[in-house]
Parts: sequence; C-alpha cells; structure tokens
Amino acid sequence: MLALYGHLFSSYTWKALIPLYANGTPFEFRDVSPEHPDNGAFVQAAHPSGKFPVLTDGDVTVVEATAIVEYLAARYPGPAPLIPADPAEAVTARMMDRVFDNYVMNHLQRVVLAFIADPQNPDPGILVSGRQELRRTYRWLESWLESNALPPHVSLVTCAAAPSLFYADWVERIPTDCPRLAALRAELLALPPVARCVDDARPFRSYFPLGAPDRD
Ligand SMILES: N[C@@H](CCC(=O)N[C@@H](CS)C(=O)NCC(=O)O)C(=O)O
Repeated sequence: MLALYGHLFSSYTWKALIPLYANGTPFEFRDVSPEHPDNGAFVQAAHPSGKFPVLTDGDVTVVEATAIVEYLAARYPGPAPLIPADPAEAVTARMMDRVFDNYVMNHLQRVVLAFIADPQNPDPGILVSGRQELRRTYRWLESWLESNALPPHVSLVTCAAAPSLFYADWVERIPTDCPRLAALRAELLALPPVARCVDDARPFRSYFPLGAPDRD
C-alpha cells in the first residue's frame, strides 16, 4: 500500500495528492502534524531537508514532489497520463514543472517564510523581491500561454501549476493584464482533484501567515 506523508494545507503535498486523486490510486495519508510525531520523525529522516511530501511504496521511499509524480506515472499509471507519451511534449511538461516550482512556488514561499520568521515585521527586502519576481514570472507565463496550452488532462504540469498559482495569487494577485494566466488558475481550481485539495485544506486557512483572502 502506498503511503503519502504530508499536510492537507501544504502546497507541495497537493502536488502529490492531485495525481493520486486523478488516477484513483489507493493510498494512506499520513498527516505530518504535532498530533502524529511519528510521521514527522519519519519525514525528518527520509528527506534531506526534512520536507514533505514523502511517498513510500513498501521498501521504496520517494522524496521531492516532482519525483513522486514521476514515480506514480511509472508504477501506477491510470486514466490521467501524468507524463506525456511524446518525448518532446514530456520535455515541455518537465520544463514547465521547473518553471512553476522555481519561479512561482519558491518566490511565494520566500514571502510566506518571511511572515513566519517575523509575523509583525517581515523582512521588507524579501517581501519586495519575492513579489517582484512573482510579477515577472506572471508576465512570462502570460506570454507563454499566448502560443502554448497545458494538456487538457491532469499531468505533471497541472500538479505543479495548480498549488503554486493557488497560493501565489494570495501573496501577489495575478494582475488584470495577465488574463490568460488568471483564466488558467480558475480552470485548474475547477478540476475535481484540485478542488478536493482546496476543500480539504479549508479548515487550515487560518494557518496562512499573511491572512487568507476571503475567496477561492
Ligand atoms: N523541493 C521540495 C519542497 C517541499 C516543501 O517545501 N515542503 C514544505 C511544505 S509545502 C515543507 O516541508 N515545509 C516544512 C519544513 O520545511 O520543515 C519538493 O518539491 O517536494
């Protein structure tokens, strides 16, 4: 039986939950929270930086959300082809996965971490540069979307794009001059596996260090 260690409010945990839900893959969810110290201890030992999600499959342990999606695609294929069969399309999927992780998720996490480090007085330099970099990536994505589209099914890109755009918009709103990107975010949030992640995370919204907006 597969087991996924993570937290329902965690963006990277969503990245692993979306493919599991999309393909109806059976798994046990192991909550990483103070109520389950054993799960936290397992993650601390399993991941080089103590981060989640972590997937186990019998004796196999997979860390890093992208690797988890790749593992599920290889070992537990289902109706949602997580990695495109065409090699060139697979390269694009992996490229966009890196774009969403490195230039959306990372920058939003920097801002969130600044609030966690000092809720009353977050480092203004990090807030300015994190938000500036998010706006820069938004414009790049808007321009990419002029001539490209994401696959119409749940794929590695969906798994990376949905949680990163969900939370990034809470940190720095997607501007009105990026309508394609705003529409993509709305489309992604309407996908059933993504909507399930959003709904299951609702009880934890008060955890959001900047204050969760009253939407989504
Ligand atoms: N590069 C990792 C990032 C994972 C990550 O940042 N996880 C966050 C939760 S969204 C985490 O574990 N935070 C707790 C910690 O850093 O102690 C991945 O792709 O899986």
